[in-house]
Amino acid sequence: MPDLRVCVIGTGAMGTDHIIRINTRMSGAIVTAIVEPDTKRAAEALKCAPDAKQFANISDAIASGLIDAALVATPGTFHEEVLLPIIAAGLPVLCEKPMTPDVPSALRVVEAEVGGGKKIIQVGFMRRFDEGYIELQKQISSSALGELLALHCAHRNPSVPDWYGNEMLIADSVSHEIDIVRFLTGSPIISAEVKQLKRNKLAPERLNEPILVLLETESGVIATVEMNVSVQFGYQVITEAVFQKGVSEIGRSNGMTTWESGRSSTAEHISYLTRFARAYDDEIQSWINAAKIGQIGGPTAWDGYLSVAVVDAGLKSLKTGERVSATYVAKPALYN
Ligand code: ISE
Repeated sequence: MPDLRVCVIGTGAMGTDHIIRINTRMSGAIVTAIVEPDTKRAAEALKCAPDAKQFANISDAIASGLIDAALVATPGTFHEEVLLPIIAAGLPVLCEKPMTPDVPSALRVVEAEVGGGKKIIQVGFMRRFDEGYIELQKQISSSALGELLALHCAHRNPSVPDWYGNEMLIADSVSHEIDIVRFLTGSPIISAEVKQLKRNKLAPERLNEPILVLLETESGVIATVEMNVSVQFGYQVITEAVFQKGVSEIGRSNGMTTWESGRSSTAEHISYLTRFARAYDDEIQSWINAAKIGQIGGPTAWDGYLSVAVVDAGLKSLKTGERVSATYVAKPALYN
């Protein structure tokens, strides 16, 4: 089967990471096009994809006949305008999370996909491909330790870029836990409640964090999420599951431990790009394999919408500190 010819839209850190991944570590695909308005960024990206052609917009890339699939890695606010022409062309697409910034736009994307009658959008919730989360999900569904009672999640970033605003704590960062809690429990999230923890004075002034987010599932599990983007020391995503008969934890660093001068120290990640490198690889390879046979290989646009709906509740709670219920529209038959 010929290589899947991929167009990467948006070549910031994530888009460039995906270009390198596809061209050097994945099998069965090659980056043949990029869409990036920033000329400096585009030039950098093209160094990693020498065979690719640069286009001003996605419609031109589609019209060129040079692409079979698209990978959307622009900021979330641009996802809808990029996704709609891709859906209209019927091309398989991997769209980074969050699928869109709000519920109406998420529903428009879902509606467009449903109109085409086929699932073609895979949403980039790469944690579903992380070994630890997969193992934990199996343990939860096996009931080996009895019923799952609670989840404690810590999501810590050393720092965040200048364009990261306060609402991104929920929309960009906690959106991962919003998806993974449903993946782990198999139960929809019914509410979100945000509490401000004591503010870290090292956080940029525009950010009021760390925060504690409580996500409650229909099955009665409460997940606590410490969302912290100014921890300075490194990048850490840890999840502890409390069962009737035991406790499990995933995500501690498995980096090298060194004993020296009466101390031991273990290497820690400083970026999600390395912490989840393997998960990203497995996610993108799964997408490529599925796209080549006209399928998707991971979370759907419906999963994308469900997460945006909880983000919406979380954003409301971020303003008031009150518990806000998550509400959903009926699921289209395409996603059954
Ligand atoms: C970033 O966009 C990600 O997706 C990372 O996984 C997350 O840890 C980080 O907080 C987000 O800003």
